[in-house]
Amino acid sequence: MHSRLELPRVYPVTDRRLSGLSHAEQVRRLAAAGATLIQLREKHLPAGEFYKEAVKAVAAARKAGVILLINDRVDIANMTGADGVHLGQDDLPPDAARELLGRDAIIGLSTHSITEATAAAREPVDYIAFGPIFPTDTKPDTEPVVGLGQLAEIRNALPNVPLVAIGGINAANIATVIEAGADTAAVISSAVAGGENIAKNLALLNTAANRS
Ligand code: 3NM
Repeated sequence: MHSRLELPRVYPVTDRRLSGLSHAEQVRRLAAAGATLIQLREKHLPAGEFYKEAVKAVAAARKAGVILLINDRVDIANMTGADGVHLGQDDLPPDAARELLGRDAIIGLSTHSITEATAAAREPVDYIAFGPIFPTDTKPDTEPVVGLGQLAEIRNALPNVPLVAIGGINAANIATVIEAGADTAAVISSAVAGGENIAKNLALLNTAANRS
């Protein structure tokens, strides 16, 4: 584990298709709705267009004073001056990402089992993401659902790890995720689907998360 990042309870992740908005516009709307930590997730654009979108999104994040991490692509995080990267198990390993991005970069790592989460805690990362907690339609190739029980087990095994839960989290179940031990819920569809509703979605998520 690298450093301690102050994690907000709600961590929105952008999606162009679900929102119908550019990443930069999602960043602006999410920041205006109170998000402080946002991830740019792009699974469809070629690298050149991804890069151009990321440049605009980083500028929007800077202007709004929010932290922006780039999903998967350490090179794009590096070239755009984003605050860091969110890595999957098949991306560059955290120590290589750390070497490229430097000690101040924020690095998160996705995990899908207790074994992966335990191994992740020994890596130079700032948080561990664990999921999918609930079924989700957003990620087609997702690993099997891990559920609240395994989330609680990880919290017990790794009491001090900054822990982000992901997968199928919405305003109706976010409190259960926080109660099971997550510091934060990463959310895609319940935050950005139907871009016009971002402000309302975030308000609902924040209210529900902070009630727990
Ligand atoms: N990663 P939604 S689940 C991007 O388990 C992603 O690592 C997952 O989208 C994992 O909030 C997931 O719309 C999809 O369910 C999250």
